[in-house]
Amino acid sequence: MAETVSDSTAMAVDHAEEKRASPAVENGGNSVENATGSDANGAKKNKKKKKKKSNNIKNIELMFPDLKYPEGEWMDYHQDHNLQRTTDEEKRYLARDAEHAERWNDMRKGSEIHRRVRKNLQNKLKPDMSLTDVVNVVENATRKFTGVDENGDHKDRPKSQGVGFPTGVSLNHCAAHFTPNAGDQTILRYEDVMKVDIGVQVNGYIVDSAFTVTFDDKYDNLLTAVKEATNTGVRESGIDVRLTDIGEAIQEVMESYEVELNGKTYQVKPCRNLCGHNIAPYKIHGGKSVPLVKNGDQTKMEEGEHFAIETFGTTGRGYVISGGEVSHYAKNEGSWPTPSLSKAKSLLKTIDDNFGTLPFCRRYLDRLGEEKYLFALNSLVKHGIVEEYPPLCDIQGSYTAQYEHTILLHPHKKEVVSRGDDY
Ligand SMILES: [Co+2]
Repeated sequence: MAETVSDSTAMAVDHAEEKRASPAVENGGNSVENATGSDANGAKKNKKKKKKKSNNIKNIELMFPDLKYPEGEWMDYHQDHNLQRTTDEEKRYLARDAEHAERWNDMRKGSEIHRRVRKNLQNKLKPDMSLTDVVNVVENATRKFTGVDENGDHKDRPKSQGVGFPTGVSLNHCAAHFTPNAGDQTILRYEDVMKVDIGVQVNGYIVDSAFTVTFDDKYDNLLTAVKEATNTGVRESGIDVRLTDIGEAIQEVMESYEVELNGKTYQVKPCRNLCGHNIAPYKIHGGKSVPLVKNGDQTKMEEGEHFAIETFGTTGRGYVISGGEVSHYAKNEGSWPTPSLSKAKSLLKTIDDNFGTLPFCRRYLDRLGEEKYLFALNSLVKHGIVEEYPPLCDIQGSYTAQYEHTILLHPHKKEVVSRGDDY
């Protein structure tokens, strides 16, 4: 999920092109192409694989009997202040890290579920699917992997694990915070650029990771720009690193790309009022913002923090505004007076019991059996108890792309916990 900044103090920076990172990783759309490959053997193999995959959607605990989940990608801190460390220091780092072993394992469980959920989706995606079907594929798989099935496991502890936030399926000029409400008829088309933003939470620890899906290869440079920008943000992140410096590096890489669409060349721009963010238990936006541009923020990342590094690139103006029907909401932290409206009071209880401060959408209220709740929900928003997060869009006719990873700042190294072989 993206975070917005109300006012941008961003200044354009113009620097020499930075040396590009590791070879490009594949985008989410590629597996779709593979699955429809013309090679007969390949098609057969894929079919077999697909079948195996969907049979494998079950409580992930059954697949990891020791309940220890795979580690993510380890990366040395770019600015390695620890290069000269002694064996004793190394031991102290590891001891400090071990204090959070359960938390790291929860994050790794959420990440393993995330990788499987998105792989399953990538195998199923094709043009003419409805966006409602897309989000159902994601959310039903997430619920099964976390042990929440139709029979309502975790009924006694509904917030213990499951969907971390509404699945974003924002199209084209819309960058973030779109998920269908009931009755939405939107269809994914061949020419669309779809940002798939998926959240999985385990004991309130949220894995927040997103990719972009296209069927038409004319958008490839846009996707590569954003993927490289996000990987740059990941590479620059570290303990004691200033947030503005990460933004500056992201911007430099993003703006070094051009994309040609329908005979016109666009320099890829970062969406300057969207940000990455740190994540707190049950709170998707923990208070620190990782800008996509140099913004002067001297705040530093700290040991033990957990960040969503996300970047958005666009062929538009590089500034999003809210618009369209709201689907995303989250309860604000704090204690609130009991709403006087009885429907608002009961709705707030449903929210408290099932989400706490985790983001939710109208579809999640529908499936809990809530009906005709819009007036009550709007009243909670009006009183500041619940925050609404409307869709965020650049100008009509533009195209936006997003990539996002969740990283853990261990004392000795960082872990790109959501990394997969797809992105
Ligand atoms: Co996010």
